[in-house]
Amino acid sequence: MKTRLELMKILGIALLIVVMPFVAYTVEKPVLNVYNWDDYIDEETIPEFEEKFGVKVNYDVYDSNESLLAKLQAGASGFDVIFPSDYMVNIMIQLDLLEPLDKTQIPNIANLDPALLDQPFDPGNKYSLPYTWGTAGIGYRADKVTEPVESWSVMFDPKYEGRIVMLDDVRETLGAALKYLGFSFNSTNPEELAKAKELLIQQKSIIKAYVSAQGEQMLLSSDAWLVHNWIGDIYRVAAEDPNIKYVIPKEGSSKFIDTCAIPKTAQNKEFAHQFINFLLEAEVDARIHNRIQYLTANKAAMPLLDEALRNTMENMSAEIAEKLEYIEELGRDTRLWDKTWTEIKAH
Ligand code: SPD
Repeated sequence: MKTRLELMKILGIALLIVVMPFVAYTVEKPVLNVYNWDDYIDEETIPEFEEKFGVKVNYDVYDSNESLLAKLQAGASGFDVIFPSDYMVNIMIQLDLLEPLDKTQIPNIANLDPALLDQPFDPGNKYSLPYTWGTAGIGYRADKVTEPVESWSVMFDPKYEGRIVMLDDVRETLGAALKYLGFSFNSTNPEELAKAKELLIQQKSIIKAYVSAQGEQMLLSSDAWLVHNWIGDIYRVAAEDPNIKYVIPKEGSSKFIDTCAIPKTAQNKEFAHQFINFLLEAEVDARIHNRIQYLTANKAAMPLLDEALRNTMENMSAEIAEKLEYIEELGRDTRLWDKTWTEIKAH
């Protein structure tokens, strides 16, 4: 006959045997910190990756390349995977903020469209791989703005006072003003920048806000009728409301490639590579892009895209495409741009 004490010991040991593996599993689960643009992934990818690889993913979002850079420069060392755009990859390489990719751990590179690889901002894709591409333009409500929207001029028309939203983005907004004036999106000419500054200062009295995330929701709710934004964000709300349209102004605009990269300070480089490889699986990539409505860099995913998105990719007319410019790294002239933007915002 066992004593009460012995029985309790046996029960305790049994409990430990059952509970310990769960405790150990929870405590030891590796963590992957992913920092991405807002609205840039679907709902299934993270849980699926966590389940498949036994990792806990912390997922956070940002709304501009400059805020991503500021976070990294402020010493934030927690990020394992980030999604900088073209010119920002170039800046980060120069600042030695990125880890060279170990391509042997990313076999799904084979799925990528060669046309989007080996770009001047990262020759040989040493540090980054393309995730999405697209354009900036104007999203508008065709039930409110009944004249044809073809030019940036509509964003400066006092008739739409209080209904215009511009991107809160130094490179995109100053670039759009330059383009409207007939200059390069990447001009470093002080006189041209001064003219763009004047134009944007005048525009301030008629805009509703500078917004980098959720401008599309303002369009959907009719709070704004004309929203400077990126293609996918507008396409997503256009799918909910057929009155919403997207146009690339005839004067031209910006195009971009957003990439996946690993910061030098990443704590979990092995899983960071596995995560990037997972994102590049054709099925995963197609599901993400069907949700976010940006254009994919993944050739193997294309047959799996919704027809409308596939058509957009195929139909980007050559005439418009010629007027699009990639945003470029400006070296020392970045200071002039930043100063100009600060003066506009402060006015
Ligand atoms: N909501 C996602 C926005 C992603 C836009 N990236 C484009 C950057 C171009 N400079």
